[in-house]
Amino acid sequence: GDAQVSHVALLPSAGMGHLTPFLRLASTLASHGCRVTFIAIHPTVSSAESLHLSALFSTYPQIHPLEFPLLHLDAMDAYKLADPFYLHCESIRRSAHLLLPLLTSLSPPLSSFIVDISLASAFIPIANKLDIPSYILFTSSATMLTLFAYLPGLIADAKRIDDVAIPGMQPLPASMIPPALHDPTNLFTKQFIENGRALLQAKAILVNTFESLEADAVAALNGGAVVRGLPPVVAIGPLHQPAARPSGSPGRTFAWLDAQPARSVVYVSFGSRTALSRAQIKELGVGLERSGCRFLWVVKSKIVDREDGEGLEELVGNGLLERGRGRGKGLVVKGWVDQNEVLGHGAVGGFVSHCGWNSVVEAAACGVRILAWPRGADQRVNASLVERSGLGVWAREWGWDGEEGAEVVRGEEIGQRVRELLGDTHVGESVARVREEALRASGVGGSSYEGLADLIEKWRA
Ligand code: BUP
Repeated sequence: GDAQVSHVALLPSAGMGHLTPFLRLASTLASHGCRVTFIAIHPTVSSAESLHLSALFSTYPQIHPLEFPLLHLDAMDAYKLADPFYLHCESIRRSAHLLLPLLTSLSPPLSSFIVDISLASAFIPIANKLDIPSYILFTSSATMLTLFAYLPGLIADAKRIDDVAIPGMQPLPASMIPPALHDPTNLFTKQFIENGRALLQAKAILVNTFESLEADAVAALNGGAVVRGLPPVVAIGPLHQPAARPSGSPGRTFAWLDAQPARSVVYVSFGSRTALSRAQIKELGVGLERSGCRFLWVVKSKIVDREDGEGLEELVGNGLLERGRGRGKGLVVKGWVDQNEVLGHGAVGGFVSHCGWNSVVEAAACGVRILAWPRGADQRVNASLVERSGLGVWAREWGWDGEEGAEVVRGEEIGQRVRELLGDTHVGESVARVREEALRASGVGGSSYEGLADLIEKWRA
């Protein structure tokens, strides 16, 4: 390319699961010499989001914040949704017209606009008005993208969806489909379908994955099998963390990890927006102790971090905390920990995970085996991929909260699966292979690296 600088605007959606890949993409683009305008939504739902935004802006002078205050919406209560992140996402969507004047005033003019999939149908028309090419960052797996792209055509008549046979893919049983999609009146379902249609309007769809992890999905999407006329799907992962992040994993976390033998610790976390029931928290504690393994457990009892004020003693019981401390076997913490750094620590060998997509990709890049315990949303689709790719095992018989007939999983069972996970030499070998492939893809000359470099080149022209 010539000396022209490409100017990229990024628009993430609500929640750390959505913000995280955007933070990573922003710092990656900045390191490739792009000028980045990062659209920062006010207010954020969680304090983790605002802390991460501040850290990004104070570290990268090439990344410019564009403050985007939202409409105040009174009518939102009409949606009886439990999840404040979906609600916030809907507020962002309804504020789309307010972004138009903000984008117009940017200089130099934008070469591309990259929007979160959950906002795509609301914001691509805005970028179109200004003749800015739109790109979508899909914040889950390419396998999940096949469902996203295929479903609008399938549920046009709004009936309950059954097992789904997506061309080029393994059949998807109804039990693996995000539960909300079974209700056509659900706000999430409506957004899902509208955004699924909006895929066709993007210049390309970016996914934080790598080709060898999801070769079948990438081939089915790009070969025209899933939907005809779909723009190119570009695997750009695993994306790397920004150089600076908020300080503040609970104090003892890394000192404790430093004192543990290599690959001996199982890390337990269910992501930023999944709260376990109190009964399940208790049983998980029992299970981790029964496993006999060392463990680092991040406890979360509320969906939004600002509300998560309950003490660990109340949640897991003093006995467990003291025994863990006493024998040095287990560390139980609350609050934000730098998960990617934990997974990259040599003492960590296993991960009990809900299979949020960021978590899966981080585990792949770090070579940490997963015991998949999906709790909702896209997580069963991701869990099945974890199993098929050799990245871990899936406790298929364990239900998710609120699901019909789902029971609290007993500690004894949890302990046994955790012990088996760390002892499984077969999985150990396949995980090491997945990690090598991940590193190769994101390194110079690798498929993900080159995929992103080609896009940047295009934006410069
Ligand atoms: Br909690 C937690 N530290 O303490 P997912 C999360 N994370 O670094 P989710 C931390 O947040 P969605 C913590 O490494 C990952 O990058 C974690 O995203 C990081 O799950 C991200 O794994 C969480 O995709 O989001 O939060 O459930 O529902 O969008 O999948």
